[in-house]
Amino acid sequence: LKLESELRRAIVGDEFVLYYQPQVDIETGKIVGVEALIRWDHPEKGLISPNYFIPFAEESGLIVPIGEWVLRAACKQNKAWQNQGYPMMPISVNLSMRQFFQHNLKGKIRHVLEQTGLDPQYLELEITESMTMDVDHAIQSLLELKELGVNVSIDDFGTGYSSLYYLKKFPIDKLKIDRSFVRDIMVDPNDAAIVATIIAMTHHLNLKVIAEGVETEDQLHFLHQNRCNEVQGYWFSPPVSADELEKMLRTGI
Ligand code: G
Ligand code: G
Ligand code: NA
Ligand code: MN
Repeated sequence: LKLESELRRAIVGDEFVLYYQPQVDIETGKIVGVEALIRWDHPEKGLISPNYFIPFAEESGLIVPIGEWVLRAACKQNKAWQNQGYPMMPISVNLSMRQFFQHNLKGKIRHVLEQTGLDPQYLELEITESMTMDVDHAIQSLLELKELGVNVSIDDFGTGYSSLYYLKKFPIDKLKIDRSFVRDIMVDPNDAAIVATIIAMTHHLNLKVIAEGVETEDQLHFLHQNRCNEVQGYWFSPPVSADELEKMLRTGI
């Protein structure tokens, strides 16, 4: 109950901030995208991880206004970077289940894009496999998002309800290989085989692929040899503030 009232205060009091984790082109080493990740800048407790409040926000429905705040803040920031002359790149935003199945999601996103002036091609929405279980509903929502011109990626790929059915049926652009598979590629031959196979499959399906949770040079080397397009993880950078991200955009990682 305390968390609920504090979260309500945080929404109206503008206590949230976005951090940004770079997504790196594996061939050029350049930053080609960023994932926006929410933090709660609590007046007494300081920065609070989303692990602490996103699950509760999901349960209580507060994720809908919080998610809208994230979407607007991310689009606004990306547009500001473009206006400042930084290279154009997509910003990705995590959609929660409730947001994804919300009435008139397309209209809400279109409204945010219009308000912020961001071209839809520079917004990427991350959904998880759990949102694809209601196949007809998910296809309908995804088609509407694609009509807007935004990109869609499947987050944490391989950990959820992994039906390969949706890979051929759903209008998606990119798979994000979950970091639990990346973690052990150098020690567990099964994980290495799974990751190599996912990457090969994405190429055959004309999807893009990014590996999450890259922490070592060996992992990076493996992913490069197996033709992964993009990488994200602590090896390059943890999620950082807008200021710190700008520094990386100017000087490289
Ligand atoms: O940034 P960090 O790794 O601490 O995030 C922890 C979890 O919170 C991750 O699962 C991440 O997807 C989730 N998360 C972070 N930001 C958002 C957000 O804006 N919306 C939603 N729905 N989840 C988020
Ligand atoms: O669920 P999602 O994939 O959106 O989660 C993103 C989360 O992953 C963020 O909280 C971020 O802090 C975390 N993260 C990003 N890179 C790494 C990494 O290299 N290793 C680990 N363990 N976590 C990471
Ligand atoms: Na994500
Ligand atoms: Mn992810």
